[in-house]
Order: sequence, then structure tokens, then C-alpha cells
Amino acid sequence: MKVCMRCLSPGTIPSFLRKSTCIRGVSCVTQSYIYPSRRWFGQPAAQTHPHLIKEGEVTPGITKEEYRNRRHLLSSLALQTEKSRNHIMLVPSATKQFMSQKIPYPFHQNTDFLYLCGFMEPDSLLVMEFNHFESANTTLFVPKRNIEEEKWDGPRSGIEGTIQLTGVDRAFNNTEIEGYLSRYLCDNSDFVLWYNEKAIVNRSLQEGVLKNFVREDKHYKNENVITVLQALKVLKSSTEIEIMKKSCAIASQSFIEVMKYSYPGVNEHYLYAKMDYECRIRDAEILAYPPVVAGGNRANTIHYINNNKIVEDGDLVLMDAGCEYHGYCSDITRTWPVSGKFTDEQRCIYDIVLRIQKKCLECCVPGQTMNKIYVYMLDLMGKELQTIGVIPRNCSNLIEAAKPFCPHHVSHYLGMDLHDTDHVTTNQQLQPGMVITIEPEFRGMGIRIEDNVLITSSKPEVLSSGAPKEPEEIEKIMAR
Ligand SMILES: [Mn+2]
Repeated sequence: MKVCMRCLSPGTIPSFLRKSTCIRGVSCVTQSYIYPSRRWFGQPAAQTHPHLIKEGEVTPGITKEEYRNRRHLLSSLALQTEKSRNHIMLVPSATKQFMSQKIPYPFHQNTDFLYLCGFMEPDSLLVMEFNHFESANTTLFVPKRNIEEEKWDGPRSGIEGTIQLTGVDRAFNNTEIEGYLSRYLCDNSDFVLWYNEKAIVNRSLQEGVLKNFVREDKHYKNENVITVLQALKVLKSSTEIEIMKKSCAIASQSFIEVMKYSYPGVNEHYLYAKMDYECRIRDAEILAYPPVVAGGNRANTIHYINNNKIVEDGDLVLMDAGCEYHGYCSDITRTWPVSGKFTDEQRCIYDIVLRIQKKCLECCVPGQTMNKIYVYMLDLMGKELQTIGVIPRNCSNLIEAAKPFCPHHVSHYLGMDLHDTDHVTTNQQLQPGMVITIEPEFRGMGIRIEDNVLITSSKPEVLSSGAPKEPEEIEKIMAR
């Protein structure tokens, strides 16, 4: 059997089907027959997905240049720790997870890896080499092209495709990792290795081809890869902010549709399905996490994801849901009455949570910290609950007294991960370019209101403001 040496497809197709050229621009007799979808890379590219990717971009909205810039900034930060030596940094990609036998879950890339190169295939490795004199030289090790496996899993980018797609300096098959690293060890005696064995991203890579190199004692280990990387990741670029705005807008619009659709006796599961549908038809790739759709008392289980009961007339429903759009998450919570109208008690507590939430949002300015906002929220909650008699008048420690009513922090960073940059302390001063959540809750009645907010040099910008939270507005939408 003849095989096209460029795209690896077999050359046995009759002449009337020969019409196409292969991915590398060399005449290939079979390509259009074997792969009718013309998807030549392991991920969307400008050539195959012009509706998603513009020329020069690796992933939607983010150019090769921006990726290169991220790697440059990361290496500059890393160099500050040790200027006189050579450095090598290893960042593995995720591996596939299986739902059952050979049935894979939708693949989700490790976001640290994705942030640095935009490459979406599993079992890959990013190697950055740098020193005081030369900026980072980047190598990607990628899954080897294999015609049999590609029949099942779709095309892989391969070596040439990877370079063309991402603009990294070099690419090799991932079968060559071990040899490459042992050659590096021969050529370099005195260097800093950036890798954290404890934060396992890809067990088979780590226990396989990386093991010998990482456990070698010729080098100085620095395990703080995540710390330096997250110091960058926590500050969003203008392109990232645009994508996050869209992610929040999609989820916000979808919330309106779910509210309109809800009715007494609705199954939580339907509201989940409605949210999923509305986000996807607005171009989100996937929901950012299993949503919480909790009627009545179930809203008090913070991570309730069973979503399989009926929401009865008179109950509130709490939905905590967001989508992933071009790799960036939104994370919104709204609580509304399925009947379309709040009862007096519900309205009383809802108004309290909303007042607190708005005051916390106003605090999202440079110089504040998430921890300060958390304490402020508890203090406000304590005072409000004192007013309505839930906390006694003579209570001396309102902050402690309020904690059981909101058992989680009021805020977390948001970005490519839902709980983004979790190594950045919650005591870090807020800076323009950070995106955080504000999510006070009244546990007991199960009311939580959560927005996503961008810190700017002036006023905070609420990215999820399209999702209604004023009770009158919610009731109006539901009356339609
Ligand atoms: Mn959240």
C-alpha cells in the first residue's frame, strides 16, 4: 500500500476521487476521501476553522506573539532567582481520561501548559531553556502521528503541524523526550531545573520518561513553577479580558433564558439542560463545571450537583453555573422563585444578600484584598442579621456569628480555571487586570448571588451584569 509521506494517508483511492492536495501542500491522492472534514491539525486552526481562528492566532483571540510574550515574561521572572546558571523548565500537558473502557471524556488541557503555548493535544511536554543571555528557547514534544490511531481520534498536528500552529522554536515526537533530556544532562552540568514532582499533571509522563531526569542530582531544583506562572496568569491581558467578557455575557444571557423557562414543578435536571443548551448555542464550548441547580433546601449543600429533584411551587431555585468560552470560565450564581414571585420572607433575605453583594462589589478596587472583602462581608451580614433578629442584639463578635451563614470565602480568582491561580494568596492586593468573583450567601434559605468582576484602575467592572439580580427584574422576566 502506498502512503503519502506527508500526511500519512494510504494512496489506494480510485482516480475519480483524487481531487485534493494534502495538508503540507504536496499532492496527495487520498486525503479528501479519508478525512472529508479537512481538519488537518489536532485542534482548530485558521486554515480549517476560519470562523474561530484568525491568521496568526493559535487559539481564538490569542496570537503566537502573545504566547511567545508569556513565555518570555515567565523566563524573565524565573531568571531573577538565579542569574548565572542555565535554566530548563518542564511543563507537561494533561492526559486523556476515560469514562468507560476506551470511551474518553471530552479532553481538557492542563491550563498552565495551554497558557504557555496554546497546544491542545494530550501527553505533550513543553520544554523551555533559557539563561541570562538568551530568551527562552521553546520545544514541544507532541504525540507522534499514527495513521491507525488517527482514524479513531482524528488528526494529530505532528511535528511540522505543531510548529506551524504554535510558532514554538522546535517540535519533536513525545517518544523522544527521554533521549533529549539525557542529552541535555550530558551537555549541561550546572543548571536549574524548574519542575514540581508533587504537583502531578501527567502521571504517565512523570513516572515514565521524566523520572530519571527529574530525580537526577546534577541540578538545582526549583519547584516553584506554579508560583511564578500564576503570578503572570492572575493578571489578564486585554485579549484575555475580551474573551472573559464574552464568557460572562454568554452565561448571563443564558441565565435569562433559564429563568424564563422555569416553572413550579420543574425538574432541576431540565434547568441544567436548558443552561447547557443556551450556553452552547451562544458558542461556549462546554459548561465550566457541573452546575449546581438546587431547589429549596438542597441549595444548602454547597456543591449539590445531583440536580435530579422537582422544584416545588413556592421554592427558590439556586443555580450556580458558568461556561467555558475559548478556554476562559464564567462563574455566576442566581437565586429565583420558580413560581415567578418571591414570598415576603424570601424577599426579605434576598434583599439582604443583594445589598451585601453590591457593597462588596464596590470594594473591588486596587489596593483591597479578597480577605478584607470577606471580613467586610461577614461584618455586613452580622449587622443585617442582627437587625432582623437572627443574631442576638448583645452579640459581641458579629464576624464570627455571621460565619455559619456564609461558610465559604466570598471570593476567588477566575480565569482559565474556575478557582484560578489558587497559589496566589487571598491577601494579595487587587490590581487592574485581575478577575474575581463576589458571592455572599445566606445559608439556611439557600440564597447566593455571585458575580464576576474585573478590577480596573478606576471603578470595578461587573462582567456578569447581564444576569438579572434585582428582584423586580427577575419577577418581570418570569412573568413573560
Ligand atoms: Mn464561584
